Amino acid sequence: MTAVEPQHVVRPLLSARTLELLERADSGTLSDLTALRDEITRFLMRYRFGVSEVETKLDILREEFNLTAGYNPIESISCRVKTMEGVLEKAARKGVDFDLDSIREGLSDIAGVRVICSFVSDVYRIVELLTSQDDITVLEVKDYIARPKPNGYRSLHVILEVPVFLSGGPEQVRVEVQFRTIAMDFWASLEHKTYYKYDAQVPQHLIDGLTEAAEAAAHLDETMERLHHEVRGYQPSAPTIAI
Ligand code: 0O2
Repeated sequence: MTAVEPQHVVRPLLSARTLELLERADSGTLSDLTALRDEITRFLMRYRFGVSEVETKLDILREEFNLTAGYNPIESISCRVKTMEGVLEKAARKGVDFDLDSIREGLSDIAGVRVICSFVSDVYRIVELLTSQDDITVLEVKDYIARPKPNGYRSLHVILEVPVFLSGGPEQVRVEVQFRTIAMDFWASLEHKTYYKYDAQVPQHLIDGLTEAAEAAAHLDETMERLHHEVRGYQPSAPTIAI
């Protein structure tokens, strides 16, 4: 008879080694640890608020388009804030010191928002409408749609700062917003899974397949855009992003 696997294995939050260290820690060490935990919670909380601010701005634009033009340029919006483990792992990878000020300065994607649009022209239109808002400060634009990465990756990344109003006053929070079409997102998600599965040692035929798929996705975007404009009866204007 086969043994029945438990549905959920409950893992202890702390390892036995950490628990042993905590049991032996003096009250000073424990209060230092508590202060550190609170500081990390406050640090990440600002990014959650920053993401909410950007998400609300995008929701308003989406709703306005829906109500006034009967057209939805945004397919979906997803948000995430890196975990502290993720933050420290990226800081180590980029050679950023492990203090919160250096991390705040050195990492731009602790808070991330991904906006999926139907068409390339929608990407540029929404970027323009978001970044021209008075309280948004654009720090950097990486236009991988105009200049795709060598592997075929296409998306438009905007690193911006948005104010969050805390009890002690406003604070600028950095958020990375990635804009892409459905076709670009489909490709990026498969490419990401492929690199994850092969631990970056991807066989050449799969790399070639992904390059081919990136070209097909770009071609699909162009065709859909052309058909869309024909159906709606107007010509797209050339996108320009300036910071
Ligand atoms: P995750 O888990 O998605 O956050 P950076 O390392 O961010 O400081 P970089 O690489 O110049 O510097 O930034 P870039 O090019 O703006 O890329 C940042 C993010 O864009 C990545 O975050 C990915 O989400 C996405 N991205 C960039 N290039 C590729 C690519 O070739 N394929 C795919 N699928 N996604 C890409 P992270 O931190 O790598 O990962």
